[in-house]
Amino acid sequence: MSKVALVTGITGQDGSYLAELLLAKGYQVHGVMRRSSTFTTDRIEHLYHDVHEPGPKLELHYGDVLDPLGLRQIISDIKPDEVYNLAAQSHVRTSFDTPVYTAEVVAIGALNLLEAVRDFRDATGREVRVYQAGSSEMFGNALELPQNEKTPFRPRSPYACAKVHAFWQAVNHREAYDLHVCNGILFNHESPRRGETFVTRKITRAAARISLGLQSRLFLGNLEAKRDWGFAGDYVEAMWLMLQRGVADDYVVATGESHSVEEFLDEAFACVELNWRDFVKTDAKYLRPTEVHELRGDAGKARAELPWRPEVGFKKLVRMMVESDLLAAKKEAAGVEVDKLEAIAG
Ligand code: NAP
Ligand code: F7E
Repeated sequence: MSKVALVTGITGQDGSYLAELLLAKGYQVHGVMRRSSTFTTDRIEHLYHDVHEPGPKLELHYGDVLDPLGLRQIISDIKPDEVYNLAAQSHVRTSFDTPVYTAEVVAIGALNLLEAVRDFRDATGREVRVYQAGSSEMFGNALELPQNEKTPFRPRSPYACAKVHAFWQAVNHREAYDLHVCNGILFNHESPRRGETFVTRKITRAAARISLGLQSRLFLGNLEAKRDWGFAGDYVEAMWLMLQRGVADDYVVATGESHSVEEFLDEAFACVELNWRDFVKTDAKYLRPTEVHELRGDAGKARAELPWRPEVGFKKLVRMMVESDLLAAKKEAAGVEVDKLEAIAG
């Protein structure tokens, strides 16, 4: 019998890599996706296959973590062994513009899911293991570097405050109700599937497009901030490993190296043999009312207990992202040419 996993946030960066990993391990994977007026399944399209063929399958269910009744229905229908809560309004800068909405999705959404799992477990006696997507943003301006599981949280954004709420709700469900819940405290992780408004992807996409003449400038905010950037494909494996342990616990997942946004620019533009200083301008709208200056994680506990270690380092990650964006930019450039020809012909 294959295991059944439920993933919220399956249409996001991590959801797509996690679904791939679970399908490869033979899981029956179910994803919760929001109804939208446009397609949101680009990142998981390659995972569909004919339902009439044998083999592991991905099944999608319309739902929202803000709809507790819908979540309960999905859980009682599919009877998951493992639940991964990845759903979030995950953009830190945007959380300053939509603080209440961000808190609802990130904090109350997580609580809705925990409560739905608890009731299902109590009603059926089936053990369900839950992964809660915590974030290094919870450390905010922590007084210590690197940060580990013992570092106190000092959140600096509505997003981070909401993630701290979800973290403690998960711990409380573990302690009060003996629910098997793990918090992953994941540092920034990126990939060619990263959303285009996060700084890494914004940079790699711009470097590729500028090198092909599709873009002339790049507007950014604070270039001095430092982050511990890893590869999303490595990090979803840590999520899965956490739920395979007999005892539920919380783990920092990080590379242990931090780099500034400026260093990321150096590396990305070097891949296309350009100097970013010729193209980058500052726009205050990308600054945050409260910034997190440096995040660097100590993943010693994950390394020892899961055991987990990252495969992809900083330079390899940046190159992987630039190369993927170059491919996309070349297709875009070809499209531009076709459009021009069509315009002339028309
Ligand atoms: P992402 O690409 O922004 O994906 C977020 C996902 O959540 C999307 O599938 C989105 O659906 C879904 N979602 C948003 N609101 C929802 C709602 N109300 N109900 C159901 N689904 C909803 O984020 P990610 O980078 O994959 O991150 C995954 C999780 O890890 C998030 O919780 C994030 O906060 C956390 N995290 C990320 C990082 C990182 O560096 N990537 C680090 C630490 C923690 P749509 O496609 O419909 O928008
Ligand atoms: O910003 C600076 C910005 O938006 C990184 C999310 O996945 O990781 C992510 O949050 C840094 C910040 O990621 C621009 O001020 C400069 O210091 O790529 P980001 P984030 O805020 O670290 C954590 C772990 C999460 O949990 C989140 O969900 O880059 N920066 N100029 C900029 N950032 C953006 N977005 N855009 C700029 O133009």
